[in-house]
Amino acid sequence: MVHTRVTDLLGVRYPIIQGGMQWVGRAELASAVSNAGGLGFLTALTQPSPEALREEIARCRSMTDKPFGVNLTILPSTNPPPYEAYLDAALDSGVRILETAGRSPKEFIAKAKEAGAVIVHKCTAVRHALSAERAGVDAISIDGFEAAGHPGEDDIGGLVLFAAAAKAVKVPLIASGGIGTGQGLAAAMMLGAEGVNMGTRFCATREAPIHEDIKRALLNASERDTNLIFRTLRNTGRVLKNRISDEVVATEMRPGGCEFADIQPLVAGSRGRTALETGAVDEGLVWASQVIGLVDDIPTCAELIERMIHDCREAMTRGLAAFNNLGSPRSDL
Ligand code: FMN
Repeated sequence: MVHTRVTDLLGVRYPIIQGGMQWVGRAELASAVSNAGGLGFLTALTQPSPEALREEIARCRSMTDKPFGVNLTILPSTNPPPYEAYLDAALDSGVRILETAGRSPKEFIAKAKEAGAVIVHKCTAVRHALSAERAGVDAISIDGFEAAGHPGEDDIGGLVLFAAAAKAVKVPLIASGGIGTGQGLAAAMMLGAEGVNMGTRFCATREAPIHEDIKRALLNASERDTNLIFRTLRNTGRVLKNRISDEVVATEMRPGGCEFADIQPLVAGSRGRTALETGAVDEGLVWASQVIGLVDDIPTCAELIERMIHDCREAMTRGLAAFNNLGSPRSDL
């Protein structure tokens, strides 16, 4: 058991959260993380309809008696999904932890609060964190530039961003992006976070509902093997370097740049989903962060979480011993 404001707020044993992940945040993974003492999130928009989300929540509940949450990603779209109906599906089904991301959850806060739900808002900048805090969210999850998904346009790595956010916000802070080890958890806590959120590391676990070849691709990649796409459209995304993402970057870089329509066939969500399901690594976008450089195995979620807690304690103890002049210096440095 670890005790922070984040574990108190979420009712979990360990301050380790599995963030929303399109096509990956299904009951198999969310329940495994929650059963292991962390907090799993189902991803609402992975389900084709609010009704399907209700069924997925019921399925997850049949797999764990621990708390889990629902991620609602609110993205700019010409044909937006029925966000409020997804929210209703989560709340009516008894889900009491929400992760919001993409843009301000302002319009949903009153309804969520009325139902007694806790809102963790995930964002990429201190100014957005402060605005969400003013709007009434209960915790902030902040994504550093290392993160998979949309790390924003400010390019601030976790080392500075977590500390800057911890200094600024009063609600509990969750560090996200580039975390996949106990040492990373220790570092985030030392910078003022009270928990961590992970995406990519949980993709490389036994329970992640994606093809083994994708997990192996993450395992074999180094920290240099991600691409930043949509930079020129000011909607940066970090993905695994592969044939498709290389082509997107090349198209964006050509003289005169490109319109979204030029790359749309390459980046279609359905292609990414097919890649994850069939293991055809080069056939679609595979969202992944720089933490792939730290992925050395494909453990169960329970093995990963227990190891992180163990390694975090050890890293903190070693650090303290060095400051107290009790430890022996590392011989390999
Ligand atoms: N974040 C969201 O808020 N909504 C999503 O739909 C979403 N999809 C993701 C899909 C994948 C495959 C991955 C790896 C991440 C996704 N993310 C999404 C971001 C994660 O929730 C998390 O913020 C991010 O992965 C943290 O960085 P890390 O990968 O270094 O742990």
